[in-house]
Amino acid sequence: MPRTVITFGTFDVFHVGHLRVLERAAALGDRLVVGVSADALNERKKGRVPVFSERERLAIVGALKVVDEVFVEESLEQKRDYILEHGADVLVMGDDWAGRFDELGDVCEVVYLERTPAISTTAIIEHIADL
Ligand code: C2G
Repeated sequence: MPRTVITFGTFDVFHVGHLRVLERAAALGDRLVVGVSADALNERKKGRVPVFSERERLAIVGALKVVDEVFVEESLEQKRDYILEHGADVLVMGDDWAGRFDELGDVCEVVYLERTPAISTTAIIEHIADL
């Protein structure tokens, strides 16, 4: 049976930290499925609309060679449903979420990966704004 890995994120202003986490997630199994968070979810949770729309972010993440499938993550609370729907064996999250999804350990393995230091969408936006 192929081992399916699932991960989630906004992936706005796609950068090398995003690429690295997806590469490391893909290496944990045979198939990588990515939930790209909806524009409405970002607005609700972070109080800001992403620079790139969910359609654009889905297209970018879905075009990567390490990614097999993308879908829109409508709500943070639906992770259990998404895991079951996609038959995921492993949930990968960045360690900024460490401990947050441990209760899903009854349906799949839960792995938190270290974030790539010194890069973030917010820092890139601020850098460009200062140019
Ligand atoms: N990431 C990373 N290193 C960075 C920046 C981000 O490894 N320097 C990882 C994050 O840990 C995450 C992924 O890249 O695994 C996507 O990051 P974000 O777009 O910031 O995702 P976020 O908005 O935290 O996800 O269910 C989660 C939601 O979709 C929100």
